[in-house]
Amino acid sequence: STSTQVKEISIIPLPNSIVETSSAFVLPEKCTIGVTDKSLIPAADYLVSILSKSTGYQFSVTEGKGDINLSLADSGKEGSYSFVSTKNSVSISGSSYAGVIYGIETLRQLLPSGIESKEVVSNMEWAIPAVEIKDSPRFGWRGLMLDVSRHFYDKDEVKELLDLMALYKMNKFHWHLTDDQGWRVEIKKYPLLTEKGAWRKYNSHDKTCLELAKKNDNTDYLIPEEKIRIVEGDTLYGGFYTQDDIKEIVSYAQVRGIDVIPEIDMPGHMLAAVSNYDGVSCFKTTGWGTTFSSPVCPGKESALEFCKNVYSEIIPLFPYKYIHIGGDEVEKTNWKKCPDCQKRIREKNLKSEEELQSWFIHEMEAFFNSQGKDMIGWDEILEGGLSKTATVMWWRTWAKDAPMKTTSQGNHIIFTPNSQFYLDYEQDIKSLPNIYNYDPSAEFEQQPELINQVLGVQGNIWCEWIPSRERMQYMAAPRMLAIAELGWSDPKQKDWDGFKNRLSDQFERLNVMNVNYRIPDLEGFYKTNVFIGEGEVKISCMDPS
Ligand code: NAG
Repeated sequence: STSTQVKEISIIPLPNSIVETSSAFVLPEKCTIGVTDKSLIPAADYLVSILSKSTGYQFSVTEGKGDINLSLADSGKEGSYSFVSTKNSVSISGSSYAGVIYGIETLRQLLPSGIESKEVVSNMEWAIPAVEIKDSPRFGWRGLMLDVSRHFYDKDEVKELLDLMALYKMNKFHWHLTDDQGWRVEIKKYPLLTEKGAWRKYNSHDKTCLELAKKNDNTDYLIPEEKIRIVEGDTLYGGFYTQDDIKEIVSYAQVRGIDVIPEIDMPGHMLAAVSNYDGVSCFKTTGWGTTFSSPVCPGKESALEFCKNVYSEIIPLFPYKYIHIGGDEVEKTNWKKCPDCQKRIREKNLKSEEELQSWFIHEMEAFFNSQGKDMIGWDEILEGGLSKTATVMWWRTWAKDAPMKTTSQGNHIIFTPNSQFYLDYEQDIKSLPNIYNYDPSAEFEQQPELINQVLGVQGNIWCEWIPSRERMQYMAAPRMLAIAELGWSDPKQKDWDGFKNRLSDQFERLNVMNVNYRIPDLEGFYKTNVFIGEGEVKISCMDPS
């Protein structure tokens, strides 16, 4: 095997331990993938889908021994896997289905970047070094949130993002499905939510985007034509997912080891709902309003029923533990004026509108629990009292006491502080190191053991000013790679320079995948077709010379 060229090992997120031995595994032209368990067949098929397009080789999946073997180990931390490659075979053993997927992603990154090509790359020897890798994630939650309300992303665009998440072993896709600017999921009981609520006139965000497109001569700020409709002379923007679309995405994610967490944001950010149905808001509204964060009315039974009916259709579509209620930024002016809200406050002995918000959240949480689900909410759900089982998603960096407050009550928390993890914010020289060097345990100096209540980290892609797939990818990558590594790798092995080097290798891969990532403003990075990083010429394997 001495003449076999192997790629330098360069994996994001950095595995816990890698031991290199001296030979190489070369993918055979007729390659068998062996599984020890029927439940791993979707993982094997997924592996075939990764390997077959670029190699053009023949693959078969079999129960029993193969050239590449997938198996389940009896023990190990959730998500852990071991990876052993020799001259003759590759063995991936995961503590769970997801662990096997992570081993597959490691195999993928050990192969030359050309493996990502959608067309056959000829005259290639597809080789990986012989290694032994032992690996497991630091946190169980390595998430990404996509806001499909402010601007809509269709099924293929969402799948592309899921592919990218899978490549970096991210495992929670938080789908922000509704907001003031658009309702994106079919609810059979309330058809107007999508018939009307999924289509809006151009708003101020769209106008800003148009201006940015002109000013920067950048078409990534333009709304794709297929998301525009002319109805009765009005230019409408939007789109939505049918329940079948949702099922399709959920199973696409499931194959890749990704859980999907839906969010129907309430009681605030409900303009798309309250403008289309009566009895949901405090006062009658006439069509699309203009107010920010139009809340539902927690004083009216009809509003509560509406919210529960919506979630009754949502819950069966997502076979996972968590439901995200939202709960952020509730504008409470109407609640102060609304007789029904004030009546509820009196009857339930609540002290304020804040407590009314938490009463509403607890009502919904009890409903989720009755359906066997646990609730996540933005950190505003801390105000007015947290129930025992709620998980807090901390976003307001300025609400500094949220991590201690949440965890010292015994509740779980997910970190998405906006100063580091908001991927809609512009990128500069600091944004990557700010994520990479972020230390979640620094929030718990007085009680270090509370770090155990942290489920993990997540990047949020809010899309007010992100109207296209290209712009979305540009904002997400490379920051999501830093989030993936922060969430996965052992903090003792943190190495910023090492990360930067590995990042440059990933850019080569992302080039092949046609991902519109952003070149960071860091020394050694600049845009070129043949990628050059850190002063060293890296010839893409797509262009051997
Ligand atoms: C917050 C809002 C969100 C908005 C984003 C923009 C949360 C939980 N709420 O104001 O609707 O899109 O910032 O960065 O983030």
